Amino acid sequence: MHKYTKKELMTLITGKLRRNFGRDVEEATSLHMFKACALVLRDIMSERQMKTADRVAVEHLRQVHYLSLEFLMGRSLMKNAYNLGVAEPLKQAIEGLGFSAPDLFEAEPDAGLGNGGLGRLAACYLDSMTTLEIPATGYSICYELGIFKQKIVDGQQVELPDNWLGLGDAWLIPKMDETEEVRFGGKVEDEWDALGRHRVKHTGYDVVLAVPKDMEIAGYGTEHGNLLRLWDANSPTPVDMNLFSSGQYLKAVEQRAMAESISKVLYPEDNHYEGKSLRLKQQYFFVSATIQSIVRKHRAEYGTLRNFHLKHVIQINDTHPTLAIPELMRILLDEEGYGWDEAWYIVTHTIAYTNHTVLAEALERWPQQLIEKWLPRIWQILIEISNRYQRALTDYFHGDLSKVAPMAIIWGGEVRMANLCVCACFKINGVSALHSDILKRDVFHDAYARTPDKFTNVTNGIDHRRWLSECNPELDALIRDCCGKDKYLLQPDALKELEQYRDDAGVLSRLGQIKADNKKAFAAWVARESGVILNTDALFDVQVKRLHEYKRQLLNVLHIIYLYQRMKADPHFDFTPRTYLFGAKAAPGYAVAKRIIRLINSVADMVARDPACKDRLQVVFLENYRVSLAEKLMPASELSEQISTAGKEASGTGNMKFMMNGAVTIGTLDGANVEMHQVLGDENIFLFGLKAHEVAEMKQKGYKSYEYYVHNPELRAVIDQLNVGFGDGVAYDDIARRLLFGDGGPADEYLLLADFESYRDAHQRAGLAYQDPKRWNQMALMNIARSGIFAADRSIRDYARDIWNVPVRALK
Ligand code: CRA
Repeated sequence: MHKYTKKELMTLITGKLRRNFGRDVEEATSLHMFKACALVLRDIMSERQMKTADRVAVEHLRQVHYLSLEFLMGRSLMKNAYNLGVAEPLKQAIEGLGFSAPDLFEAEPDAGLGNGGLGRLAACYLDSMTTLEIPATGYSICYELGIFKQKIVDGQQVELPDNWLGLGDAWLIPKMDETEEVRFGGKVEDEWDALGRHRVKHTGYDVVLAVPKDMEIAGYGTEHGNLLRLWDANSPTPVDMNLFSSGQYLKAVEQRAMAESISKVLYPEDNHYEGKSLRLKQQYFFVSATIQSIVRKHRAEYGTLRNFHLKHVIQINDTHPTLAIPELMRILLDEEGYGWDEAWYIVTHTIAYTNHTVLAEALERWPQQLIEKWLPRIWQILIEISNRYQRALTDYFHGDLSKVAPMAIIWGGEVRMANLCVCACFKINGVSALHSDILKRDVFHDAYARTPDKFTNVTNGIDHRRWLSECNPELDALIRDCCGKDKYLLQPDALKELEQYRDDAGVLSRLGQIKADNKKAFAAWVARESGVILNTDALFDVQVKRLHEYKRQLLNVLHIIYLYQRMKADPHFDFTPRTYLFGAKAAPGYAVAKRIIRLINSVADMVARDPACKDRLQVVFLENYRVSLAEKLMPASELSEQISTAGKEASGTGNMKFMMNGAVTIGTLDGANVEMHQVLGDENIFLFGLKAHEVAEMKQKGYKSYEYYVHNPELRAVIDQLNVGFGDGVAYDDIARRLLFGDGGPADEYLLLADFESYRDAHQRAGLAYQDPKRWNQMALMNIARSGIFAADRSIRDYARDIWNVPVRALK
C-alpha cells in the first residue's frame, strides 16, 4: 500500500486548487481548501474502488446490497483520511499550506441523511463491510435537505433547513450514464402478441429520472473500496419543450415539480410511520432505481438472471425498502418473461429483512389506494403475492382466521409491509437478543411457528474506529499502550486485555485524567459555541438521543426536579454534584416531544438562576444534537442514561458509544443494555426498573399511575410542580395530566411513575460510586475492556456468516 507523505499531499492539494478552483494557495479560502482535500482523498478512493469492482467482476464474487432510506454519515474528511492511513500527513500538509487543520475539519457539514440510530447504524456498517473486504454497496436517496438543524428559541425547538450539499457534494461523483428511469401512475393492461404470449402494457405513466451520485467508502487498513450510491431525482422534461401545447406544458411543469420534490427532503420522523404519498414515492423511486441498476449490471456480466440470487444478497434496513420485493418480481416477470414460480424463487432467495422496532406507530401500513394510484403494476403483483400467501396460511393453520388475519399482507384496505417481508424474505433479524426474542415470541409469533429457520438475531454494533480511536485520541493512546498497540483496531476483542490493569493505580488514574481532560475540552467547545459554562467538577450525566416518550427523557427530568426540591428543602442534602446534559431532536409534528424539550429548558433555566444550585446542580440542553456533536461529547461523558421502558428500545447504539468511551450506564434491561449487563455483571452497571415481562404483566393487570402519585409524596411534589411551572411563566399541566389521567391515551403509557423510585435509588448508587474515584475508574475500565462485542465489525461478521453467506477478511 502506498504511504502518502506530507509533501506529496501538499502537491496534490495545490494541484486541485489550481485545476478545480483556479486558485493558488495564497488565494484559497478554507472552503476551497476543504474541497481540494476532499478531492485528493476521493481520487485515492476511486482508484481503489475501481480495482475492487474489477476484481468482483473477474472473480464473479457474491455481492451485498444494503438498502436504507437513511445513512447518517456525519463528516468524512477525518474519517477517510484515517481509513486511508493519511490522517497525520494530511494534517501536516494542511498546516504546511498555512491553514489550521482542526478548523478545516470543523468546517465540514455533517451529511445528515438520517434521523437517529437506524441511519447511523447503516453508516457504521458501510465502514465495517469495507474494512472486512466484503463487496458491498449502500443505496439511498440524495436528499437535498438532511435532518433539520435545531435551534432553541425561548426554550422551544425551531427547525431550520439543512442544506448540506454546498460543501458536502465534494464527496459525490455523479454518474449520468448510469441514470435509471422510474415510472409513476398510468395504467396497466394485458396484451397478447401474435404468438399468443402474454405481456403487460403500462401506458400514461410519468417518468422520474434517477441519477446516481456515488460516495466512495474507504475501509481501514485495506485497499478494498465500496460505494454508497445516492439517487438524485430529476425530471426528463425540460419545461419549455412542450410550450406549443398548453395541456402538455402544464403537465410538464407538474411532472417536473413532482420529480424534483422526490429527493428534496428527508422525512424527519424517527420510529414513526406517516402515510404520505411523497414518502411512498421516495421509497419506490429509490427501490426501483436500485433494483434496476443491480439487475442491469448483473445482466451485462452474466447474460441471464437465473443465477441472480447466487450472486447477490439484498439486505433491507427496516421495511422502508420493502417494495424491492414486488419490484424485483416485476422485472423478472415483465422484462425477463419468467414464470411466477421461477421469479418468486429468485426473489425469496435474494432479500433479507432487518426489523428495528416493535412500536405499533412505526409499522408501515400503506393504504391500498395510494399504491394502486401511483404504482399500478406493483399493486397487481402485491395482490398476487398476498393471495398466494393467504392460501398457504389458510392451509397451514387449517382455516384458523385468528392466525391468518394478523399475518395477511393486504387486509382492510392496507398493505402491511412487515408481513410482506416476513413472507418473502429468506431471513428476518432483530437487532438485539431481547428484541429478536420479542419478535419471535410476540410480534411475529405465528410466522415464527411456521418458518422458525428464517428468524435470527444480529445485535447492533458501532464503528469503534470512529467512536473510540478517532474521537478519543487520548484513550486510544492508553489502549495502544495496554492492548498490543493498534491490534484492537481490527480485532476489537483485544480491548479485553485492558482488564489486566483493573487494579493498576497508574492506569486507573491515567484513565481518570483522560476523562477529566476530555470534559474540559468539551466544556471549552460548549463555551465557544453558546457561552454556557459547564461545571467540569461535577459528574457529567448525559442523555442524548431522539426525543421520544418511550425513551423517557421525562423520567430523567422528573428526577432532576426531585433533586432540586430536596436540595431546596434541605441545604445539607448530600448528593454528588451533577451536570446534566441533554441533546435531542423532536419530530416537527410530535407535539408532546416538543413540550418535553421546552420543559427541559424551563428546568435548566430555573436551576441556572438559583444560587443554591451553584456547583451542585446544572442542567444544559445542547442544541442541534448530531453526529459531529456526539463525537465531542462521548469522550467527555461519565454517566450514560439508557432508561427506556423495558421492551421498547429495539437495541440502542448510543449506549455502546458511551460504554466504549468509559461512561457507566444507568439503565433498564432493554435492548442491547441486556447484553451489556451480561458482559459487565451487576457491579459495572446501574440497573433499575421493571423488566420487559414485568412491564407486560403490569399493563395486563391494569396499570394505575395515579396510585404511585398518591402513595409517594416526593413523586407527588414533583408532579405538582409541573402544574405550577418553573418560574418562567410556563406551566406543564398538560404533561402532568398525561402522566396521571392519559390526556386522550392511556395514563403514563411508558410507566415512568412505576419506575421512578427504582430510578432514584440507582442514581443514589451511581452518585455514591462516583465519590470513590478508584472504584469509578475501575468501572469505566471494565466498560471499555468489555465493549469489544459491540463493534460493528462483529455485527458484520455475524451478518456475513448467518445471513449473507459471503467470505470476510481473515484476522491475522
Ligand atoms: N429508532 C431503534 O429504535 C435501534 C436502531 C438501529 C431504531 C433503536 O433501538 O438501535 O433502530 N428503530 O437498529 C427504528 O428506526 C424504524 O425503527 C431507531 O433508530
